[in-house]
Amino acid sequence: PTQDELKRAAAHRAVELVEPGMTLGLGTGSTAAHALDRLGDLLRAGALPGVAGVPTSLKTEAHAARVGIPLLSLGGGPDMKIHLSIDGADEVDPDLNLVKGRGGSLLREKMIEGAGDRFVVIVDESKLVPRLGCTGAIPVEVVPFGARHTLGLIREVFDGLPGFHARLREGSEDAPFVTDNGNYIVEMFFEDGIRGDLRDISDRLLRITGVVEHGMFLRMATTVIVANKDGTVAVIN
Ligand code: DER
Repeated sequence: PTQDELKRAAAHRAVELVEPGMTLGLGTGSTAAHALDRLGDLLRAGALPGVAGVPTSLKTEAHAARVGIPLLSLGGGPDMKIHLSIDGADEVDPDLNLVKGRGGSLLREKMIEGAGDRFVVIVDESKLVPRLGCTGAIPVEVVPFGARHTLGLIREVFDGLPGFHARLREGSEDAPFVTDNGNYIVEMFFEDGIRGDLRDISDRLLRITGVVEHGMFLRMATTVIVANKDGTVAVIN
């Protein structure tokens, strides 16, 4: 099967967990997009009455609207509760810690997926890593004001870590990439992954004034669904 077929298999398995009346966190990225399509099909067939979703990005909001998923906003109602979030990930380590946000949506993803009762991560097996940071950057959302100063502070704080370097993520025509929230992204790279305490690195990052949030989702996933190349789908809780 192609990687996209694997992503679709994981997404469809996750959507089997959706029950009528649920409020869902709707993820962002190509794997989550398969879940949105599947949900739209089921909703249009009348299979999941009362289901609605809170989108983790403007892109997901548009996609959900296009396929007919009713939309809610975070904190939209007095007793609003998110029962289940479904989203992809860039990396999954053996403790089910994640890297997310290489698509730029980490802040809204972390807010919504942190608010829900369950957070189901859908990946193909290429996302499984021995350590976070193995296949690419850890994204860090920073406010635009003084962003290069904040980049300097991040470099200072993590200078000692092996193979570390950081840069401001470029958008189009060499202007910085801008998130849905109007912020910038600092990309932190660690050659062959982070060799350090993830919780400590998270705490040190979040104490840097100007840093909004980062893309390490530590101990947040309640279930990880892995579509393997051999056609099997593993559900890890
Ligand atoms: O940006 C994100 O957090 C996405 O969920 C990303 O982590 C997964 O994107 P993909 O499903 O397109 O690989």
